[in-house]
Amino acid sequence: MRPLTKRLGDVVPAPVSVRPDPAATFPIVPGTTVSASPDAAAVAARLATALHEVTGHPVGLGAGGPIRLELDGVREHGPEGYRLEITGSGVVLRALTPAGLFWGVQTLRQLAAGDGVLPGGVIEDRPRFAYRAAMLDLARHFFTPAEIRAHLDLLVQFKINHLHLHLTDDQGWRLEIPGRPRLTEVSGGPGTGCDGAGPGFLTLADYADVVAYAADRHVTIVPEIDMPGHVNAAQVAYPELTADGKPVEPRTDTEVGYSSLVADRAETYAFVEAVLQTVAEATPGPWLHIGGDECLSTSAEDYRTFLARVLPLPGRYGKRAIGWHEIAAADLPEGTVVQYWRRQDDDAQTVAAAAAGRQVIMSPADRTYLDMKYDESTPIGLDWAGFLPLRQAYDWDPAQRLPGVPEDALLGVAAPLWSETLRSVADMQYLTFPRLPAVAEVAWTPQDGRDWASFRARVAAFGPRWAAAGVTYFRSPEIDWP
Ligand code: TNX
Repeated sequence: MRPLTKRLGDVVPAPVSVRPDPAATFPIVPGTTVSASPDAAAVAARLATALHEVTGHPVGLGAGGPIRLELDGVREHGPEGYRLEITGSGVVLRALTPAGLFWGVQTLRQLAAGDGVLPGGVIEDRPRFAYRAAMLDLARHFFTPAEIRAHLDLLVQFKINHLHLHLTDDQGWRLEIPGRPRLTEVSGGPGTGCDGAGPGFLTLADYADVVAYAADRHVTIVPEIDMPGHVNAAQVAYPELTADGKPVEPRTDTEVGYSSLVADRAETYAFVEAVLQTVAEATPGPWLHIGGDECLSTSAEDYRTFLARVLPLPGRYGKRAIGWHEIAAADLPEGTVVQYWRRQDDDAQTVAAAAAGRQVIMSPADRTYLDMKYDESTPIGLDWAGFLPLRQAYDWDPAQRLPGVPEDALLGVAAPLWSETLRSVADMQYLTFPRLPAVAEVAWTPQDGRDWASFRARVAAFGPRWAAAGVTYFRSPEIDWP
């Protein structure tokens, strides 16, 4: 049954604390205004736009407006937390930082959706994890800056605060590197498949636009340059990067593990340093993801040699390195982060890295890989990690996933979308929604505040909203969509 009225707790991800006041509601009507202290004006403008979008009513900014944003939250809300109070006479949203206000704005947006009537009461909220990410694979299928921005607008509604861009792989190189123009001139071509689909690349100006657009929405871009494997596109452009120096053919198939940079050659490191320096200079955020996955044609010794040279580089440019969990085979400089992706529930090297104080991002494929099919009838997607229905993306605890990698070793949770089978924005949205909201709640809400039955009911409300916005979500049979 569909509830007749919205309740204060009808929010995804579920807030930490919800105290409804059933006697109070605050209706947003045409001309309702939002007011803010000067330091909160930018977020207030976002709120006005969001309320206009979801209610259809014109909502503007105005001194003394009944919806008030204040940058004076209490310490216990933390850098991204907020307190939201809704009474019959108005709304007060408080946070320590603009980011905290922005996540509170997302809560308000969801509560206002539809009839614009805000349920009364108090929400106090803050994230479980600091790193709550979605990953987009631009290498196997390129998405344009406009498409990336539109995707980001959908992600932030679920309080995702990092967008990891997988920029390079065997099939394509998607970021302009000025000193190495052939990377994008030659290898910015088709992604996977034989139909020529998915060509393109980001110029540095495009990349700067995406970074700035994300920053305006309190999202940090995490650029990934995958190495020493997954480098066929780089080797097509620059044959001096191959073992025998001979040219290799472009590839559009989906095989992995066949390409590798050469560990004991100066050209390799000249290339890697030039690329990482460019990416670091173009990236204001603290992270450089260096890949490191599936190096099946790199010997164990070469892999360690390579990482010993490369893992310290991000630090030289003022960044911290992230790598897929295979990097835990190497000595990890302090501050390096390990991203766990396998479906297995043990990994001695990741556990040892955590024991040595390295932080871990959880992306187990059987829970977070948005490119897995939902079930046998899903027309796109892969299934090497099994099917990934919605409940499976929701019903797990990142702190229990790898015994030996407890809560305090976790930096956060990330949901990758690999794009071998994607051909359009519709495909991207179909695999992302509703599973991304499930993973977002895993990353935001404390474990004891989560419950499948509750999530199932709350996520249902997004069906009509996504439909109205033209978002091609998957109508999972696990949900009673209205
Ligand atoms: C494994 S998981 C990969 C990617 C593929 C993906 C497809 C990981 C770090 N590497 O190269 O695109 O599977 O699901």
